[in-house]
Amino acid sequence: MITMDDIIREGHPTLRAVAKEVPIPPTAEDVELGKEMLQFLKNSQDPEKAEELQLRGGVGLAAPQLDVSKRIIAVHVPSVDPEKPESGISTVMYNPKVLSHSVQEACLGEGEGCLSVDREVPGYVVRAARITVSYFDAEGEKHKIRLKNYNAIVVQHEIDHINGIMFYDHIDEKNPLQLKDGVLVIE
Ligand code: FHF
Ligand code: ZN
Repeated sequence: MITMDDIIREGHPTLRAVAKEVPIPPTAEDVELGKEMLQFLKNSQDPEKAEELQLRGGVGLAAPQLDVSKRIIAVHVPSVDPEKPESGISTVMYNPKVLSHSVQEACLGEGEGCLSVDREVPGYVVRAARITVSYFDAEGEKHKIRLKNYNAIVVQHEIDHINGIMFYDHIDEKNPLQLKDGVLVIE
């Protein structure tokens, strides 16, 4: 079981490395790792398990955060509206790739945080509002999906991790809370 002790923190060189692609279909070991990553996110969002295991709530996790430099990410964003299951996303992606992105930009109104960053970093993290992503699943099947708004932001944060990029790299250090016109603010 993955706990907070397994997560490396900023300053660790693995967080700045470009992670390696994994073989497709994924090996049994990589399938197991993906399952564990998704389970961590579920546990972290379960108030009882989070309290018991002292987990910080997370919606995404990338293998490099576990000091595993492989292109594997997990995302678990429960749908808020039962009428719209596509408003959430819960999956493990092997070798995910952003194929295209919108010109329209978006950011979270609250800014972003990271399980590998134990401090508040104020500032807007401007990303693409919509992305088309390809990835392979645990069975080696290829998928191509379009994501928007919050789901798109989370997946971009995770894909950044496998490229050695941290969320605060995107913050304008001179004017962290100044937004250009036209950026969609997700509340
Ligand atoms: C999080 N937590 O998941 C943040 C951090 C935008 O690489 O967003 O570092 F638990 C992955 C509902 C709403 C339930 C929000 C991507 C953020 C990715 C994890 N928590 C939440 C929730 C949250 C990071 N990460 C603040 C820990
Ligand atoms: Zn992160």
